[in-house]
Amino acid sequence: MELLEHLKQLGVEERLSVLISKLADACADISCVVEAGKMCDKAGTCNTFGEEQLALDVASDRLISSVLDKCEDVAVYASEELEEEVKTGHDAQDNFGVAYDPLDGSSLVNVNLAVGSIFGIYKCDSFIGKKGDDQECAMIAIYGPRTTIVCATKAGVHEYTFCDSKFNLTKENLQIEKEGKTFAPGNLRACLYNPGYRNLFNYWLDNQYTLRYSGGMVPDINHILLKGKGLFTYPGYKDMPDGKLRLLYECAPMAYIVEHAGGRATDGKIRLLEKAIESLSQRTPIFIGSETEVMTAEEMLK
Ligand code: P6P
Repeated sequence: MELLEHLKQLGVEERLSVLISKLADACADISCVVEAGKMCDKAGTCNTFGEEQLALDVASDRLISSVLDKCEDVAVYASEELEEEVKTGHDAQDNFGVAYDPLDGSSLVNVNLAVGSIFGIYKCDSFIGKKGDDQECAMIAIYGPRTTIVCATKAGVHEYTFCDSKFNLTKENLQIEKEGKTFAPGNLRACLYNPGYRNLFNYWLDNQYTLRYSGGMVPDINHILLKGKGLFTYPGYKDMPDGKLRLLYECAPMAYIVEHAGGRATDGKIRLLEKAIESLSQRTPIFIGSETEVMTAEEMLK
């Protein structure tokens, strides 16, 4: 069953279903750009975080923003690759706000590893002051051996695979079990300064957890969603107490998806979906995945 038809069958609001479908089509275009692999060189520009952009980042961002600019149901969008929120001028009541990371982990394309796009969809005219709980939908696209999307709404978390120019339902109602001995430990350098993180790492080793870490947040969390277990961590450390990953563009959408699949997502203390967006560039530590595994991490970090 095709994406749009399935969303309608789930009872997802028509305008939201159409927006999701348009973003999915933009992801299909991005997968072609990624596959071509010709745009891995630097664009000669930096994003809002001072990180050098690849031509791939800029191209991916434009493929999404060009859809959003034309969509009358979208009042505002924010991209990890742009300085500020972009008001589209379509200010009708209950219009959508789309926050996105167009190509997370783009530097991995150069070494032929999977990468992805991340979307958080709200009903808003600005993201400041919103919380992850306010999202109407969160979605990731995974550009790997197959191009897939995992889309979460109040109607559950489902996977769709791109084939014959359309996204078709391939896995319904993804669920994450309470326990799962698989770990994706980001930022292990933090073990040097954070004895709690070192204790947690030793706990994983002592209990023979299976390591599954690629350096790409999207494929690493997609692994947890499809295997139905495990956890991903990226703590802060001395130089970056709030860690590296962004609340609005990466962590809040991932938290929405994982919680709707029965998992847990916190910053080590606070549920991520309750953290207010204070700035577009706000970072947060993240512990996300199987509920018991995340709670064990929280205990070890105390
Ligand atoms: P590190 C990719 O650059 C990214 O933003 C996430 O996709 C990934 O989880 C993280 O950074 C990897 O960070 O410090 O391991 O390179």
